[in-house]
Amino acid sequence: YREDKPMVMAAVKKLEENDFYPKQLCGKLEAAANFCFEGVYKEELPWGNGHINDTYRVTFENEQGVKKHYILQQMNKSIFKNPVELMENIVGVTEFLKRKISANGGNPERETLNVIPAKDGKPYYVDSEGEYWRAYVFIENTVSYDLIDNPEILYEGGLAFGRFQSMLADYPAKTLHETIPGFHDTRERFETFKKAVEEDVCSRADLVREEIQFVLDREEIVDCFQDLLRSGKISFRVTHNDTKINNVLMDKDTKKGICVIDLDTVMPGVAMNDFGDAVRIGASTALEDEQNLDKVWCDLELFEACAKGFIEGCGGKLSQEEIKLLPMGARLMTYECGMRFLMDYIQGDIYFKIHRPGQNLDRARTQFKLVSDMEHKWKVMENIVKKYM
Ligand code: ADP
Ligand code: GN1
Ligand code: MG
Repeated sequence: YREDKPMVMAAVKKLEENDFYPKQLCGKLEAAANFCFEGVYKEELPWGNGHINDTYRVTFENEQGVKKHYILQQMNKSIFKNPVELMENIVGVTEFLKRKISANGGNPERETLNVIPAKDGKPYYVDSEGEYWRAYVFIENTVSYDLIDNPEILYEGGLAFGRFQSMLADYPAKTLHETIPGFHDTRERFETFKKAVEEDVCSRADLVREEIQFVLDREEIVDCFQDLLRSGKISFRVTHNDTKINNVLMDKDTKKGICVIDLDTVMPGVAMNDFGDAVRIGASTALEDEQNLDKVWCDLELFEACAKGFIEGCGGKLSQEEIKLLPMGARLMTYECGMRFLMDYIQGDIYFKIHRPGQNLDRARTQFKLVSDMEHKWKVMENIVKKYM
């Protein structure tokens, strides 16, 4: 399919009429034809392991036969209710980062996401089914990890997320739209969780009473950061809010942290949560959906590497109070994420993508195992971060 729109549209129509390809494929082709990609469409592959958006690597070939990759993503409209505002945030943040990276002598094509506009100049494309698509420069020769066992690599992840926060320290926070209201409002999430358990729309609550109790038993922690914000002991910063370790691309050869991606939730937030969410997967000894819980714990060497990287990356911008609270960020984000997975299981897997039945429950269980393990190791974790105060 060549990139001129009428031809692709005709092809899409024909495919639909013959019911030859699933609609999803048509959407992809239509979207691919409507971004400013160079050359002729060759192929697309599903890409990465994100739980939210549908991500593809598309390949185009120019007249000289040179192939170029792009990231093409269908945004999750049921989660991000306002994709236009969302893209406004992403354009604002990436343009700001590009200026900073250039000023520091870095490579702005590689060290931040670069939005590729649609042919009508907008930073997104709406297909004939009303789905929203966006495109990014594909950052070549990088890898993103779902599991890390090497502290040096996790140090790089922490460093990248810390730097990201530090670079955005003077970003005009008021211009950011709240893409998911109350995203890390753990109190609100706790109340929503209790309601979901009461409603029990799929009659699954009885299957997971122990896990539900685990969440309820820890109500005391849900307000901790909100209380500190209210008392003025900590302040909001512009944060990433989804610092899962596979949201940083590392160089394939050097394993250095290259680019922080997945900017859908960049909003005012709490510094410790960005650290905590990175530890949640980064310092875990097993995959997020591991079924054998004996394999799952929080590795303290990895925890320290992540803390060292994050604190260094923040470049002196974290207060002593914030550094002291880093273990709490890890515990709270892991708890909150486990609660979200469990709620999604109870509600019938409507939020996070799953690839097998029970996967959200397995994910919840690993998170709770990690929380318990952190609780056992609490004093050591506190002493680790004190070294960096
Ligand atoms: P989700 O919101 O579903 O997590 P992401 O934006 O994180 O989606 O993208 C999913 C995966 O695609 C990432 O974990 C990464 O592996 C890969 N990816 C995303 N953007 C790029 C890019 N610009 N270059 C290379 N790989 C990318
Ligand atoms: C989602 O998009 P992804 O896969 O990087 C989720 C995070 C969760 C994470 C759990 C917008 O992150 O909040 O912590 O899954 N993102 C959103 O793995 O809800
Ligand atoms: Mg992601």
